[in-house]
Amino acid sequence: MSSSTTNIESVLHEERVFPPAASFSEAAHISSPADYERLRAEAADAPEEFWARMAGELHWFKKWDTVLKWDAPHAEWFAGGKTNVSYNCLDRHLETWRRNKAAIIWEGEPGEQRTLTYLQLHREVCRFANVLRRMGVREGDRVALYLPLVPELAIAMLACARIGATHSIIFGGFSATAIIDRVNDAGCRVVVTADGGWRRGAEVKLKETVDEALKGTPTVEHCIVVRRTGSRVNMTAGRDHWWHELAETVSADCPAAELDSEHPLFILYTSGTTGKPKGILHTTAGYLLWAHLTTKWVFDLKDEDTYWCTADIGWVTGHSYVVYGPLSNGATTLMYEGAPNWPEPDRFWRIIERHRVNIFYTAPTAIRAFIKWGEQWVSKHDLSSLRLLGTVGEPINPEAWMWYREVVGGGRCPIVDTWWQTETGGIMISPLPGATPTKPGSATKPLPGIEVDIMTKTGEAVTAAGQGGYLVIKRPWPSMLRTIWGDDARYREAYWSEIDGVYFAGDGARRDRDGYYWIMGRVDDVINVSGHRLGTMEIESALVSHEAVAEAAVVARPDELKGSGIVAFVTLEGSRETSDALKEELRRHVAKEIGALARPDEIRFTDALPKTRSGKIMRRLLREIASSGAVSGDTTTLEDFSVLEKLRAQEEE
Ligand code: 7RM
Repeated sequence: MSSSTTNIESVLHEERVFPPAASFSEAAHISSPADYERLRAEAADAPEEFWARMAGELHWFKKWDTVLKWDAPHAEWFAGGKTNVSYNCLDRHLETWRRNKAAIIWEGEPGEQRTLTYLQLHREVCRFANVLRRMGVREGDRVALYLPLVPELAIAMLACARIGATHSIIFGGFSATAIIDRVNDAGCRVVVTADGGWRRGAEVKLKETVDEALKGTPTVEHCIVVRRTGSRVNMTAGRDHWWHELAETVSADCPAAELDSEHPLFILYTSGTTGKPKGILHTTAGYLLWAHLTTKWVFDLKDEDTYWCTADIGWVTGHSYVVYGPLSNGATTLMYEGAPNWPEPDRFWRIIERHRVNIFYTAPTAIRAFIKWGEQWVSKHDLSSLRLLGTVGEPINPEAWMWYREVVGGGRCPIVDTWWQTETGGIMISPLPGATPTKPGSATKPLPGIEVDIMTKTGEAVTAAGQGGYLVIKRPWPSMLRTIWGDDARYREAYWSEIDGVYFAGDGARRDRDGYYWIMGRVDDVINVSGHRLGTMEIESALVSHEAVAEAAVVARPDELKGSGIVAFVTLEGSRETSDALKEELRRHVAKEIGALARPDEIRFTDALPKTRSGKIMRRLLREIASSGAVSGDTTTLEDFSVLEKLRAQEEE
């Protein structure tokens, strides 16, 4: 097979390197490349001893018998052990000075603020755990959570974990149909929701959507409703209950259940390329261990820090890095309910200034929006409290990385570009901020204990520096997904059959001569031009490096001559005007930056790109628009339908 069909070619050149400042390294948990190498070697040489030592950071009711049972592709971690996620996130801090430390600092979009100390959070969680029990929820039952980003969401998660119920969080923006699919697939007995939530100044009427959904969900016995907005809702007698009324009737005493290490903690649905969403299953001990360790290592979390991950909790990032990772570490985690541009485009910077946030973790899509809105919104705020910045969700273009570093981080904060997936449970590839010199656009190196590689489709290791291929994980890791809920065949097929013997991540990547990983985008999005397979990320980065461009997405369109032609959808910086001359200039710019091969055949200007709720560009939809002008595939995860309408309308012009 020729290399052009097995590999992905790389065309991006990036030479800048930023070593951590000495002052940062000195105080860091992992403070030098040598420290990192030592941990890596320890994990590689004797993995089970390494993981056993790490597991000592958690509380165990009973220690495990076996670190890992691996019957490929099924893993059991810490079998025989008994623990509880809610206990680890709450109870163990109550015995220390942290009992009166802020666990959650919350801001609603309209501006309200709430702070819950560890002691207060523990009481609320115990009460709600008793409420769930009273509703008949038992160990192993599934509970759906369809809530805005309010403290009750974290409380409900921890309450489920406390009694061994498995939660399934459904994004507060999803439709009734999306709820029906997910609730039925998991067979949930209870749904927890709210009257509504706030988003860009408007109320999102969650309970109305749930009422619609519950017509098609035979397993649901009860619906518990948080009063958030105070707007009028219909309550069906016998089925619907107010959270605050139930909570008054139960005690605040609820010991954490001693659960098996492999007890199912949560299901989180993620969309596959085709077909129905996959219910990714995570279990108790291994998931928590990795969420705990990565939060501490990657964010270099200290007791004094105010930590803010902006992700919605309906996304895996919110599970691991808004709730479980930070709370397990006894940290102060900030939660913000609403949009970044409400009431004005500086809301995030206002929040950082007001709460003196030290660690800030967000997505490239947000960063590109901030760039588009203009740096004046950032610079009018005092962001000197920040000491570390993170990104997740998509490849970050080097230009956006540099802007993040200079404008938000004042040139002084390390950036951790963290690569991982719903399936991996926690961060896999990332700099350690006190140890790893960073390069704009690279997630750098795998964390200790994580064995990743780049392979061809036929399973040969791609060893040449800079050569693209498929990103794989070669050894089981504690927070790996255990299966797809109710569909183990699909689990084997999607992740363990593409390339023999390894976990197939579905991303293209290359490794440079320093062993740094560069993620090139989803392999489904790869464009084949005259036999050259190009990742989307690199062409998009070339476009974004032009001063007029804020964001770009490139897709293939069938082309008789070349196999595929390249269509680029481009949004411009706030002040720029569209013109044919600019289109020409951008095509030339790409040809100059990476070669004539990657020159887009067509540039289309657009105000916005179609994205998922977590901010990922949906190239699949753009591909359909570019080739046929219509969209026929699944659009349930689309954030803003009007974007699609506009793109279609443009097509008809
Ligand atoms: C955490 C999360 C997973 C997919 C993954 C990648 C992409 C995530 C990065 C990234 C480049 C990153 N879970 N992705 N992080 N690509 N650099 N730092 O996003 O299940 O929703 O998505 O996201 O394609 O496979 S997810």
